[in-house]
Amino acid sequence: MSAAASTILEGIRRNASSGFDVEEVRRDFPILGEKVRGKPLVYLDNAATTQKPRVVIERLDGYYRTENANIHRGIHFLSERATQAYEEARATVARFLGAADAREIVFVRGTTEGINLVAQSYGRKFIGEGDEIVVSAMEHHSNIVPWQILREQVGAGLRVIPMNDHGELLVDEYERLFSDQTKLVAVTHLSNALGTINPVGEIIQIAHRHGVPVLVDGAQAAPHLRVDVREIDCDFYAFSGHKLYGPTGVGVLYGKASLLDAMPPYQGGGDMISSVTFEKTLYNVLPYKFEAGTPNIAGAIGLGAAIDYLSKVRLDLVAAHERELLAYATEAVSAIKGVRIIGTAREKAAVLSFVLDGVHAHDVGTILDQDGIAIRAGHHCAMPVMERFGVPATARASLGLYNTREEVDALVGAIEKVKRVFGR
Ligand code: 7TS
Repeated sequence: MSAAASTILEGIRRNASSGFDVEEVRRDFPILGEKVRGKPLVYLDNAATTQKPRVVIERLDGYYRTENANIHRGIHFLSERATQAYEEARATVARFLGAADAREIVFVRGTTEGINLVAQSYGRKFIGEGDEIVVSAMEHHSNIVPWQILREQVGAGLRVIPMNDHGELLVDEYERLFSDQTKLVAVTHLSNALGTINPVGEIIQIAHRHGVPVLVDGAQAAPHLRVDVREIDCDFYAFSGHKLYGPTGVGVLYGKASLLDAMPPYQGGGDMISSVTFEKTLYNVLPYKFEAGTPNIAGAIGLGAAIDYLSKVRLDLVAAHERELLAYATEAVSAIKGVRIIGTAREKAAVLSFVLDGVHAHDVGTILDQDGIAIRAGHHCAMPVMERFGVPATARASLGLYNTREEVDALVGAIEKVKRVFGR
């Protein structure tokens, strides 16, 4: 047997014994059977949003068909049932994150809203003039701009943790940023533009030594890594349902109960109060204090179904599959002459950002699309990262649990085609 054949056989054996079968997983996602411009869809834009398994689609459909009602208010049958399903989803999220209590799980619109909530509630109460917030050089705009808005409102400053040419944060430099004025650290767990997995446990430990709480942006990490908020001891953790094979318009802010309790409401309205008179309003208990108005009930329930699905296929097996696929893709794409990978950290997951000599990333994306291959091209809402690496944009393939080696091969073939089109 040739060396290549025995490697393939070994891979098959390994996957069979691990219980992760990517072909079986693919059958759970109806959209993967679609053709794009007559070609099979190759979906490599999972960092932007993921596709949805049938169980999530059917859960949403079932909710609207048989359970739809407003929650926390009706005494009728359907309202009780919808409330129960919504609260079960909260308990599912709490277990998924390893939270101590479901009261620490606030349903929001997504990561962006979760961060804005902390900035406007925690930030406006506990951060004042001359105080500082520490963010990293690889943040998504949604973990930069809310702090800049707060900066305008209260007169605080922003400090930035630098990174090296591989896209790894400089932890020693980070430690030097602390002063008595440091009031919060806000850092991403996994960079959407580079794929770097940050050592959040260490980052949090250092911050806590200085008595400073930490918010972790988990938008990209939650779908790819096992997260345990008590193990890493973060104070806040935010993620989005739609990047985790769940619906759009729903996400989660985890916060330690002691902090959430001390924070004022973010928005006012129904459900977040316990009593209202024109003179004085008393706020509801956690987590309802932060869920003003009718929430995305179906979305939360759908997110619960997505987490159940991930638990069933096992996130640890998904992570192993994606790690192997990223290594395969990295080797194949970097072997193409003229390609430069942006983001070469030792600890990486799911994201392969690259530039091609003499070709704009948007042109790469457009030509790939002709072959039914979906990637993202641009600054990935992380313009400071592009500036740091001296590129206007990158092409980015981002992996999900249903991607295969054949799809990576299709990507490589299509990049070669881009080179031919541009005479490179
Ligand atoms: N933080 C990170 C690290 C992200 O990657 C994103 C979205 C967000 C926050 C915002 O999440 P949202 O669900 O509230 O929008 N990132 C991307 C991306 O990489 N391509 O499209 C959206």
